Amino acid sequence: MHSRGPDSATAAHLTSSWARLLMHTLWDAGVEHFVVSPGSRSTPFTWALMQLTRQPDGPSAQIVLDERSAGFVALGVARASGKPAALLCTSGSAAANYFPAVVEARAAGLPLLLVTSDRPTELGQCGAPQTLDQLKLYGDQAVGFFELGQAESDLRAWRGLRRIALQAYATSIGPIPGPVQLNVRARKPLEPEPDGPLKSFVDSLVGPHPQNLIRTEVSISEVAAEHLAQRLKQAKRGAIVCGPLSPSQAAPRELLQRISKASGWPLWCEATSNAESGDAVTRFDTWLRDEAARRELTPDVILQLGPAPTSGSLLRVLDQFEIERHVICPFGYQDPANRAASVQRADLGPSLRRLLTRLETAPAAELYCERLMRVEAACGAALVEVLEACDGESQLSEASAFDAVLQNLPEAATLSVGNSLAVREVDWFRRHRLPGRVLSQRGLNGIDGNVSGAFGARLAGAAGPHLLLLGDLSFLHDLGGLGAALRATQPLVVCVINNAGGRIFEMLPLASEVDAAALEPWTTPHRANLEHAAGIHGIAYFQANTRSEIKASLDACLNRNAAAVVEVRVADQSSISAQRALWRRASERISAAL
Ligand SMILES: Cc1ncc(C[n+]2csc(CCOP(=O)(O)OP(=O)(O)O)c2C)c(N)n1
Repeated sequence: MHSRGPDSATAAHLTSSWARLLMHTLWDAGVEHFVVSPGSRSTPFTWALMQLTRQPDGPSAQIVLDERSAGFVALGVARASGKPAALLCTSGSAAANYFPAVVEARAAGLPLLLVTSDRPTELGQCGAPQTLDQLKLYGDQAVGFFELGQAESDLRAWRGLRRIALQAYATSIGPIPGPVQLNVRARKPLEPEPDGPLKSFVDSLVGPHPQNLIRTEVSISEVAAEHLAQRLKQAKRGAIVCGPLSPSQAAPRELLQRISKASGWPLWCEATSNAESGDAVTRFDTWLRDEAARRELTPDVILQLGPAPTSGSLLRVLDQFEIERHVICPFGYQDPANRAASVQRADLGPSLRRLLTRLETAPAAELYCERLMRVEAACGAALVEVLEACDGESQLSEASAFDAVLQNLPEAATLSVGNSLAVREVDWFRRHRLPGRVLSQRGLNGIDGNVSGAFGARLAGAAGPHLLLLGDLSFLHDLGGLGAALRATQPLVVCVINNAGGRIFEMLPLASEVDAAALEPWTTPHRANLEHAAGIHGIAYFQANTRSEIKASLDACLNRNAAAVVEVRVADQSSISAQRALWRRASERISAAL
């Protein structure tokens, strides 16, 4: 029992102890990783957190100067672990710098806890320095907002603090997972004085997290499962299409296999789906570009798991063809084609288990699957020809670079893929097995925060090396992330495919009408020195200009317990030329395979 309550404390004790209870409660709730950006107003909270990190099995705290980067580090933690990390910043524009990570977390259905330090209420809207109206700063992008206020001497406020912090954590997890803002205020003096008369009082309030606050799984209903099973049984050509999902959001592979076997429907998996297994269809983006294959192999019913895939050719098909499509995804309303037959927001594991018991193989499925596999093999063979042709060229092609990187990744690795071409090329140009886990930032397709996100995922992710594969502009967009990555204590390889700009824009219809110079407002070619970029933080740097140099630099980096940058210099327009060659050769081979 505590002997003295908050009414006996000085102002300094009050604030320090209030902060200690808050940080301890977030830890009790389940936060294992905190990402802190420096500032004065957050001092009591930062201090309390640092004390906690010294406890046995205490949480980890990463200090990341730039809040924009810090936000993505926290998001990476959530992506890799499925659990929220907590961010802590000072007042004012600092909190506004979290916004890119907030919108990505919302779009990707990932939990995030934003602890924004604020001045006491009496300093609001009066010109006090570094003071912004932080109430509901992230608007509708946050799935929850909690105002904690400043330390109070009334005991009821302390019970309220604990409840609010637990509730904020629970809200970030679900039922709509996403970012939650917890606005916390501190009145001066901010200097720590935690071990006064309130120590035992706070100790009496902390403890294990009440289990009833944890989100339970959401499944589609029995009725919905029955209805879906009936629709699926009537289909002649069905497909289970798996879009981009983090490992904790994806359905277990073994369950997907059983569903595929029971229904006779093939799994169509993008690299980012975390759903792929041995006999999955993976080259649909390639063969759907061929008219005959489209006509012959487009499914009549699709079960879409997760968000719509990245594949442009699949999106076009969904838009143009009459396909009955049923969507199940744990977050959002995932129907960009605006013509889904049903959309359900539910977790995949329990939903598919419900469905599984009701499925039967459609008689036509076997024949359909055989043809699909022949076409897949034809595209695989076309790719090998294209890669061989690329290898005969004088300068390394982007296609060969992707092939070489994937070839040299151990199965135990985690692969993060950047947006723009990288997330597409990993599907177009891969002939090697993917590593066990693939992370992507597909919520809003942003080229921001990729390096930071990979570092966050490295912090909370599986053992084994972690490689981030991204374009040069994406890399330059997140130089702040290199400052964070410097702290990596396990292998983190930032592999930059340097094609001197944003070469995805060479796929725009506009690109065929104008010359390269007129396209520069999009491609933004640059002469940035990436070695210097790595050097500013003292991160090891390797350059690779050939397949064998890629192998040598990955060998050198994948076992180093630190971050490294590998710059792979490729011929500027080699992606678009390899794409064209692939579509052409695939078409030639598809007609024989169909
Ligand atoms: C934050 C953000 N700003 C701008 C864009 C628009 N955008 C899409 S791709 C791209 C260029 C990416 O270039 P790079 O990373 O070098 O990849 P490449 O296209 O060469 O594969 C840009 C600017 C975006 N997706 N996200």
